[in-house]
Amino acid sequence: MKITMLSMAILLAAFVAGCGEPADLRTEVITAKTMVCGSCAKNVEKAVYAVEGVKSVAVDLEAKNVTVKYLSTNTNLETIELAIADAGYDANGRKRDPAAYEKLDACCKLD
Ligand SMILES: [Cu+2]
Repeated sequence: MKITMLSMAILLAAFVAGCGEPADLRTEVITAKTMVCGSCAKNVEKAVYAVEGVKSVAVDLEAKNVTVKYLSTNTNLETIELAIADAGYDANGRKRDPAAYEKLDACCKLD
């Protein structure tokens, strides 16, 4: 009976550990200073969610950053930065794509 209880406890512990976040889940906070409004937030969210392996995207317009959770076996920070830049926004040190910026709504332009 003692052995059964012990093995049950081990099984339960293994089960709980297995239910945690995947080992390759990474969280990065990307600075995107050129976001100005809610449309920008939606544009960036859409662009980042389109990257395979991205699990969650949270835009903070006041802090001007984007918190991204992604699987490092599927993608990487550089790819996510590129997706944001291709949507028309600066991402960390990466400059926005000028053509994409030109296509943004007027409310999303900086001046
Ligand atoms: Cu905007």
